[in-house]
Amino acid sequence: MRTFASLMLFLLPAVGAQAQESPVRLNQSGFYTAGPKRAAVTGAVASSKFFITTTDGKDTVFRGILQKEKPSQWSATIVRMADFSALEKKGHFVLRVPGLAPSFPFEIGDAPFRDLAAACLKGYYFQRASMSLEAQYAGKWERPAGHPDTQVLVHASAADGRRPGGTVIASPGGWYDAGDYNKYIVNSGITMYMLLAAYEDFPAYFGQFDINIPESGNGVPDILDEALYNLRWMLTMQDPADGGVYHKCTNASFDGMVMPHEATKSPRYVVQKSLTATYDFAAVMAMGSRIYGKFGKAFPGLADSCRQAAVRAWEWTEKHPDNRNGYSQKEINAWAKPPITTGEYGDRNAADERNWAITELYLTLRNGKFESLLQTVPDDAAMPTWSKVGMLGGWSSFRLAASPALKKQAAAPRVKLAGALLDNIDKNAFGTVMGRTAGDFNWGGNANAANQGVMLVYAYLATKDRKYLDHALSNLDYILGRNATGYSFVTGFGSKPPMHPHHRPSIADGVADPVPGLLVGGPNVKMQDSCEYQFKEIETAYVDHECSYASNEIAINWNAPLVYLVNALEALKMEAGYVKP
Ligand code: G3I
Ligand code: 9MR
Repeated sequence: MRTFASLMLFLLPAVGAQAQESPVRLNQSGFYTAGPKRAAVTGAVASSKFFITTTDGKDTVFRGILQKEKPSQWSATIVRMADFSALEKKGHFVLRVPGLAPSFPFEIGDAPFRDLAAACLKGYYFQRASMSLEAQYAGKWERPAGHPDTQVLVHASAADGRRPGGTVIASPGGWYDAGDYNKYIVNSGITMYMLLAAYEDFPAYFGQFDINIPESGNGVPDILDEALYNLRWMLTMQDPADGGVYHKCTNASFDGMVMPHEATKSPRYVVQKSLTATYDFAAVMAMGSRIYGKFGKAFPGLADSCRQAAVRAWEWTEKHPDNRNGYSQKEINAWAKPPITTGEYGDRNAADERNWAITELYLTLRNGKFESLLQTVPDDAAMPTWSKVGMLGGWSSFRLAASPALKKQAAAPRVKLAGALLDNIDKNAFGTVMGRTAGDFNWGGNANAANQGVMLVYAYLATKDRKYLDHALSNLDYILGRNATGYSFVTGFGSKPPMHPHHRPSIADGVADPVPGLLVGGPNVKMQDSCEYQFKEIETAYVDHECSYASNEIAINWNAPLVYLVNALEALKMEAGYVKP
């Protein structure tokens, strides 16, 4: 029902405001039919009323009152929240506040994130090295193969009596790490965990989940096919003579902004074996043995190969226990030539990687050695990042616990940490868990939002208390638009997605739209790239420019928790009551 006056109420300001972007910040992909639905109205408002209307403005389907004004902690932004959770009408709508430009359109429905759930996993296909991407799977982002990596040199930093510097080995396949064309074991660690854990937590869901990759339809879940592409590369990074694992496969320096097949800087190297890489490798291979062992027909011998690789890697760490074996690019460049100036993933504290490896080796081997070592593993309740992986084993222990009591015991530290994430949640003007502290907004900070979401999903799995899932969903709301920048931070998703990510194929392919499904790093107040930033506050220091690797790059360890979070929500939406049968 509308009157002439109410219609004019909407249309007049919108005409003047059309050129302006709306100050309404909301999940630009949408909301579950019966799930929480909130938007953040930023800046001054002339009215406390808000309306949800059809996109043409003709029908008003919800009327509400904005909540009280709150200053953001991390920028000069003033926010008033609009809660329209009671609206359960399916369709496409906008949020209107009299005097302001209407919000971006959004969907209310049973599967507003279905496309995103597939695309963020498909993003790994687009990161594949050593193979061409065909139009049948890659669409307009088809490209020739780059980096065969069949002739890779052992760098001086990795040389030993059996493989002297200059030895040629093959290390093909795997995923490019991020916007660059190098391949890093440490960053593969947490990334592979998230994808394999997603499968282990939701096998039935992923069994029906096709993302149109070359392996689709082979009787194996696509998520496992995609992860296997990187796992097989990882196996090539282990020295068969001693079980040690090279830290990365890399150029000596970063490539220019060219396509993979044009990136012919040579030679490529494998560099120094590191303790962190070898522990991460052991953990991933132990998981891989457990999981791919269920697909022995499709992958005969793979589970055994993974198990043996995991044990050999562990044996190397026992002979090289010194944390000084953590990778330090500065140190190796002091004596080994040529100097290596690509990404470091340096970490001289390998205790967390060791604990993760022990846990996964125990859960797969279930033998006395790792059972006794498991007694030395503390409850690690630190938010996971590429350099802090101690939490990952705890999630696996929870998942595979042999009894409800053991499950509860394994869950406890994680539920406690998830609970701590909710402390002072009301102080966050945008009503998200992301932004609880300024530290959330660092290099790759959007992965903090996704990892917090994963933590909250586990708390839900452990307690079935829906508040945890609601708060996990608030971080997806953050990533997809309810944030101070107004961006939906995933390429190809939302009305205002990144268009110029620091991602060499997206820059060099001549295709206007960037490769889809990739999560950019997000606001990073340190702005280490010295690019030009229009906004420089803690939660606004983001620029959608190819220059900005510190805020606008993509990375495999950032997409991985997003894959887990979005697909977990899709798998749990019915049980949680977000959608009704
Ligand atoms: O660990 C310290 C912490 O103790 C301190 O409180 C904090 C203060 O800001 O800094 C922390 O160190 C940060 C480190 O990441 C660990 O989180 C550094 O400031 C920060 O510069 C560093 O950024 C990393 C960046 O490489 C530079 O090394 C990112 O996490 C990492 O994602 C990024 O990874 C790059 C690869 O090297 C190359 N490929 C692209 C990829 C993504 O940009
Ligand atoms: O493209 C590189 C990106 O993947 C890294 O995260 C970043 C920091 O290590 O470095 C980028 O490469 C830049 C290099 O560091 C400096 N010269 C310009 C390169 C392209 O931006």
